[in-house]
Amino acid sequence: MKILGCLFDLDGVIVDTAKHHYFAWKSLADKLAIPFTELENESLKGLSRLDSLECILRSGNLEVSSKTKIELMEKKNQLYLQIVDSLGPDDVLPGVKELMLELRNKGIGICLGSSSKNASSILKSIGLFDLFDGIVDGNHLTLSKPDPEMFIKCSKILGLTPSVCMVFEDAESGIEAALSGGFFALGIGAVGSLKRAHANVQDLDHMTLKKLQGLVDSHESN
Ligand code: B16
Ligand code: MG
Repeated sequence: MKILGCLFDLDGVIVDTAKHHYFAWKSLADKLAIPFTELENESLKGLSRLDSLECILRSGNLEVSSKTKIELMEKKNQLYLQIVDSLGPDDVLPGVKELMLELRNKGIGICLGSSSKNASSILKSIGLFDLFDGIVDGNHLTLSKPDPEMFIKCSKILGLTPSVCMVFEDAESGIEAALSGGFFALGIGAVGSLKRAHANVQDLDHMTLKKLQGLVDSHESN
């Protein structure tokens, strides 16, 4: 497969906001007296805000009304926004901007596929918004990862089939979404973690289109 499109997750791939989501959920869980660890947070990565809240409430055997869920989500988001408000261009993870510029120069389509409803404002704060050919985020979706809807929408925006697109993901839910949509799934994180991904790299520092194509080629020759 020759890579023609690259679909980027935001939190944990472009910017290290996963830790801020954890901090905000943890502070909410503490107020609700629900134990919540960093390990439990791993399984929430990539899930929508509502799906994440419902997982936390379930783990604490807590049932609340829809109105209360909305209030709790607002509280969590206010705290999250207070933290990410200070993000700027220096917070882009190493190698991401350089890779995106190379991809653009070489005519590769670039789309964002993030569950976050805050994605556009974060991209503007870190100065990457204009490098995307398309943006699909939590405001445009009915189904969240691991459903492939988000990445399918991205590939349609780029006018490409999933079979020529690579998905960059740090979450198991995102890898599953990429696999079930027929995309090449590149896991970003500790090598050996996202085991279901087609290939796995620690981060995108010094990543190039040639290296990405090499990962696809070596997967296909195995
Ligand atoms: P928000 P991604 C996801 O973003 C995060 O991984 C997940 O932890 C978060 O709950 C979700 O966005 C919703 O975010 O509350 O900002 O709408 O990894 O898909 O870029
Ligand atoms: Mg992510």
